[in-house]
Amino acid sequence: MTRIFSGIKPTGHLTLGNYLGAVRQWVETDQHKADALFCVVDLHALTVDHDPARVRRLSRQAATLLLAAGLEPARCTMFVQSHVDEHTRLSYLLECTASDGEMRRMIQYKEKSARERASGGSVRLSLLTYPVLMAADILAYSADEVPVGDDQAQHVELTRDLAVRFNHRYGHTFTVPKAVLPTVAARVMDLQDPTTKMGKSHAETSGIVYLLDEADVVRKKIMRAVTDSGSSVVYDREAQPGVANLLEILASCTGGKPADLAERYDSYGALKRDTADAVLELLRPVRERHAELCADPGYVDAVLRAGAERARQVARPTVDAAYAAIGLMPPA
Ligand code: AQP
Repeated sequence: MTRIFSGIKPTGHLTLGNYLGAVRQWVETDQHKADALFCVVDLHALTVDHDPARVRRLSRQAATLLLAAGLEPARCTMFVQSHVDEHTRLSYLLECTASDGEMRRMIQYKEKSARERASGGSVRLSLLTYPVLMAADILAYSADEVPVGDDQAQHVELTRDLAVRFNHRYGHTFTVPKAVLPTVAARVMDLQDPTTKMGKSHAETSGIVYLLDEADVVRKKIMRAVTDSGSSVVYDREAQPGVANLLEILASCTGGKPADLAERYDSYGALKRDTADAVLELLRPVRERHAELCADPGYVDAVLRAGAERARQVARPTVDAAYAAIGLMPPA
């Protein structure tokens, strides 16, 4: 059976980008077609300046939202990364497989380290090595597919390279995974700056739709989205990035194609209204279910406990095999 692994980082409140680019695919397709494991990758949230209590809160919130979005514990395995030691155990072996040059070429590292330096902070070593831990997340589970948004495609490519290199050096140990991107909304852009990805950890929040935003806030953010000069609605990512972003969001929510949808509109206002309606319709049940689940934290804990137990069972044999293959003496 195909094995799928993907994760979400508790660095902020989950956004519409996370939902359309990744989570919806997990819920609607992946958990039904494969042995799917989904992880709140909390260790990755420590790679930038963070507030411990907030990371803890956001980890729980992310897990609760994944259940609210429709992940079913009977169909998939859901857990928290730091509850399963195999991730960090394997990460070190992959650090011994990767080169520092390939880490420094990672686009997210360049962007995030520049942001940290610009705000006067120092760049944590873990920000540089984060893609190696992500590779360990994936390879520990022998995942065949990794459903991600476009921003993570480069990290999955690195994961493939590391798997191939390790297998070549030490004998076949890892499955070489492939990234699976959604056909639309693989990169939802910030509504106020459609040349920038909608990111959950960005300081300026007016262009970011959070899954838990109140309905009137979501509508306001979409109605105030930056559009482009000119008034015709065409799907052109280069010339009209703001309009193209709205069309992609609408298409992702309604199932149409962005270019076809563009032909239905002769004003930006109507496009924004319909996009807001479609987003609200999509998010309403998630918000409602989230409120119900918050009243039952014991249920979320039980799901995560069982998920971690299964995750350990899946990961341990592969990680043990990697320890043996690389030349480490097994404990007596
Ligand atoms: N804007 C986006 N459009 C489409 N997909 C997106 N994803 C993230 N942003 C968008 C996808 O969501 C999944 C979980 O993301 P993550 O938690 O690993 O974080 P990230 O990729 O680094 O992006 P974020 O949410 O913007 O976090 P920060 O601000 O901390 O960097 C991934 O599959 C991702 O591709």
